[in-house]
Amino acid sequence: MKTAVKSVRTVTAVALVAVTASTLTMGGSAHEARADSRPAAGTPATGRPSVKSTTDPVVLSASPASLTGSELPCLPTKFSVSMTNTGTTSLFADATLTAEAPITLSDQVFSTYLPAADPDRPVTRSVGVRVPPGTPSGTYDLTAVSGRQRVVVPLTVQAPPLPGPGVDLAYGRKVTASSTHGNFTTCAAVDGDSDYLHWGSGYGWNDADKGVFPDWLAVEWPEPVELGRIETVTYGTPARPAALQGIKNFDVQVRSGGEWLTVGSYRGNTLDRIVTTFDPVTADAARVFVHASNSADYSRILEVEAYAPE
Ligand SMILES: [Ca+2]
Repeated sequence: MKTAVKSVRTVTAVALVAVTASTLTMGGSAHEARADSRPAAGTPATGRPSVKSTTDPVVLSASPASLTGSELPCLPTKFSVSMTNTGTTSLFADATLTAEAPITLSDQVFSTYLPAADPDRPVTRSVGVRVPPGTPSGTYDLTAVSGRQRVVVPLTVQAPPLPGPGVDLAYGRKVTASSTHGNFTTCAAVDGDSDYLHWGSGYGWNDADKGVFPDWLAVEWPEPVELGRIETVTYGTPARPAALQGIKNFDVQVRSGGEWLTVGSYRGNTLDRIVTTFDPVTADAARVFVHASNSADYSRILEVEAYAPE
């Protein structure tokens, strides 16, 4: 990692255009990241409007204005950093990206060519945010600095939900699967969204091996949890219900003491939400093991939810 990055490497003498205060005003809107135009060595501003204009033609911004995150592996957090050349001369620019420990970022430097364009054309980088396990709850600053500009995005780290009535213990947890098709993801099965309308837009899991079974999707916990109910949501719509598209023959299983125990076995299923209740068991994983689907091609699961015994 570079420790010192020159903020703006000018290709030619830069035609300087003042950045207006409104561009950099802090606290004007709940949707604005905090920004100021003071020298980068300073402390981040905290709510005082910045009225000082700068001759830097590069405008730095970040979105969203604030983030929430947790150590849950399937709830990745990211934000975007943009630089815009408001001048009339193309140039290169760098932004340094830092996070308060123990938070880490996918990128430490955002370096880009910024062509002079009319209208101005921002160049944006998506930056991943990692919250290590055990990170205390609290607020951590994520900071981008370019030249005299500094933008701070506060990240509020929340503790994973504790077991309790109605708490979905699978939410955000690690998920693995036999295979995953195209743009689908395993994490989509524990994202808290089981709405069939969102199928295909990143909220469900679809295996990749057409016509090949079995398929499986498993949720894991770093420490064993006590479970008493698992709800499996497969894909179906009013027009094409689960009886046509959903999983048909499958077992719901939990892993306890290294052994997979079947707590629910279904053959000829036509429901979209299958509720499996069972005697309390301490488990470090749960999975849906699919032997056949009603469409005979793919296994489709919108969500797997796991709950403590009631
Ligand atoms: Ca989902």
